[in-house]
Amino acid sequence: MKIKENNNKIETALTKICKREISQCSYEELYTALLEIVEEESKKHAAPVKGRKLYYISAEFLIGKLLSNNLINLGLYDDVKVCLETHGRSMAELEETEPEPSLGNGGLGRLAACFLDSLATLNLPGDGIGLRYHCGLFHQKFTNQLQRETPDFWLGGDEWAKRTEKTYTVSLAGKDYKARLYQLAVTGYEGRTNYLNLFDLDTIDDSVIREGISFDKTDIEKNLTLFLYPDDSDEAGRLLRIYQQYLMVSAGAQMILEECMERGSSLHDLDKYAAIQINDTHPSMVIPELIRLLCEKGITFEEAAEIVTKVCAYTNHTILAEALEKWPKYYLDTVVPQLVPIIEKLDAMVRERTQDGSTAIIDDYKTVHMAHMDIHFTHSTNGVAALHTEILKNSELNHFYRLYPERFNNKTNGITFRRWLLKCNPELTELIESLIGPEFKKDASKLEGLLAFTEDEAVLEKVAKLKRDNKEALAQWLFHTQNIAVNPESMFLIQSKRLHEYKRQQLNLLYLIHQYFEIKAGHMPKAPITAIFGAKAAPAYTIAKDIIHALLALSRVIGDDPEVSRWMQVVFIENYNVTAAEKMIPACDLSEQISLASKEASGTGNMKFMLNGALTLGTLDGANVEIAEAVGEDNIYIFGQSSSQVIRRYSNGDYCAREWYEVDSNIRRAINFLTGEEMLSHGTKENLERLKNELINKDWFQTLPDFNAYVVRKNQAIADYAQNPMDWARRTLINISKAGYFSSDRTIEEYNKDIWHLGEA
Ligand code: 26Q
Repeated sequence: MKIKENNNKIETALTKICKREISQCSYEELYTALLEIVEEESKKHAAPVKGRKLYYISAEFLIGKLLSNNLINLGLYDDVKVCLETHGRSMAELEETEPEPSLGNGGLGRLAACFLDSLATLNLPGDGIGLRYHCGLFHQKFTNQLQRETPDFWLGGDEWAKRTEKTYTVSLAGKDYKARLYQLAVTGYEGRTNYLNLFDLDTIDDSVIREGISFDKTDIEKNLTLFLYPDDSDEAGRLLRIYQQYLMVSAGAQMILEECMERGSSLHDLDKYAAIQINDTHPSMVIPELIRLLCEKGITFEEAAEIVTKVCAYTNHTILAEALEKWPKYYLDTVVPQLVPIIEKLDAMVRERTQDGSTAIIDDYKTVHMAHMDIHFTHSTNGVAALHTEILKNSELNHFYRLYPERFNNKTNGITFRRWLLKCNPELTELIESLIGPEFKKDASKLEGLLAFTEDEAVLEKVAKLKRDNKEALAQWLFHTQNIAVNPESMFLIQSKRLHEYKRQQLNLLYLIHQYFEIKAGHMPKAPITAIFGAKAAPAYTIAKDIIHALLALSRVIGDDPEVSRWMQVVFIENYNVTAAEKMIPACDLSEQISLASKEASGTGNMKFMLNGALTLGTLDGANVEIAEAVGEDNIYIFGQSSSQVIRRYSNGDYCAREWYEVDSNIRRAINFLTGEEMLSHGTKENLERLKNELINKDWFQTLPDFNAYVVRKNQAIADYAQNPMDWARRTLINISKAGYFSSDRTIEEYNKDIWHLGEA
């Protein structure tokens, strides 16, 4: 009865907005109309804030398409779907008309998006603050097996982020700019509506873009919010990053103070009104900026520093030294001279607190360490998985940990089940609901109820059948969007994440070459395999691009060889993004999480694959460690050096890749193949030789010592999959049932309990 009623309501609303019959409307019209309906509906769930409100500041929000997600969260999805189908229209086709927002690049940005969903779902007052990039992250194209970057003009006519009349003045290099606020409603699942606040300049002009994604980096007025992470291989690019960051934090800080004062704050009591989470070092300048603004309003420097410390908290997402931002002080002198005396005073305060020069904000070379400022002037520093936090405490940030042991804490990452189960895998969601009821949608720990069915053959068969259907759906999508044909009867092994040497797509590459030789020698894998990759490489990251090139060339080599392609296929998906991930993850049999132990802070793809019934092949790194603990060693494939072995190898400085290459004939054979005639017939010598030399002479992320263990474990997984499908299904069900801990609802509850205390006065 209810469905029918709502259905009619939706039908009436749609017809009214479109001014004609649903069957006569274009998908664009229907999309625009639904956008309006969602907007109206989400406004009803906006609620006044009492007590402390969170501001999550981040350079990235990788939010994905919003229509279906918002409809699900508002409880309208089924009604809209039925209504469209009644009129011969399809939800899937409608979804294709929506462009994916290009506001993020990887795990950190997707985490921010999952957090916004969980905050709203848990009825917690928490907004995001970021930038409205016009092109955001580049669009990836493959030509001649090489990655090419083109601008992603994702902003169209109808957008989720609404222009407001609010502007804030921001001074950049001594000149005033007007930062305009755009607001995007974030709907919670049966929860409240919060907002993602995005800042932009009215003067941005995409005609400054030249070839590919190059542009005049100095024309700030026109280029400031064009791209996310603009190429910073030259000084103009690095200065531009500072311009961007300051626009975001200055406008954000002004907005926060304005809101808090409107709600009654005297600013002396700011911590009763606001909690600010600094997502990695990109928003770190919010600290001196808030101090500057508080001082302007008559608060003393010392008190302002105390207030800011109480309000702000910092999340670290990496232990890679090169990703911890540090800037030559003269960059700041150029772009934000108003902050420099403040940062200098903070540095002086730190030098009073400790003799340990290694924790200084400004070092002897006049370099400003943003992470150091974060740790000294926030009340909380957290890592994003248990192992990561331990490594921060015991090695990377040990000097800080000794100064402030009480500030360090762990918050293991999580993912929103609304997008990564309900939205991307409705059939599995339905099966789970039929077995354990709907409570798991709001309380993910309820998934453990599935453990009662691990010996139930009928259920296991359904689980296996769903996976097979999702593989078929991915195969169709690949064919339809990328003209790639894959065999859904084969085992799908997926590695999708940013391309980075520490994530070791090159280890997977060496395995595939090894398999190629094995098949040639008549040693077939136990099941035909399809290795699927999705990854973008940073435009200036040469070796990462060479790894993409090698995988694309290998894909061709194998495709040309019927003897091998019957058993193995390599597929590299173009322009990997949230939309692609939503298709790939439900279709995965084996999830590849093979980073060099100690280097992946957490990983969140690992959680998404597990939740969708893939088994993990992984190193004991990041959150893999906690996944392994949750599912038990029989239900995961772990291999490789431990993080402590790796850390020891680095500190001894005695790793020599060439020795491994010389001693191990399989490794040598696989590496030499990179520049053999088969690869050169599809690839470019320069790129392949560079990669080969890198692996033999450097291999900074220690691929070679893990090679043999990886081959053995992976082949074991393939054999298990082939030889005992029911047992495989049983183990996937165990993985699903243990995924509850990795819900971002749990993560957000922990942040709230330990750090934010939202809603409390
Ligand atoms: C730094 C300096 C100069 C230019 C760019 C950057 C930069 C840009 C992006 C540094 C880091 C990033 C993004 C990092 C990131 O996505 N980290 C991932 O965060 C996830 C969420 O916590 C973790 O799960 C992943 O392990 C971590 O890699």
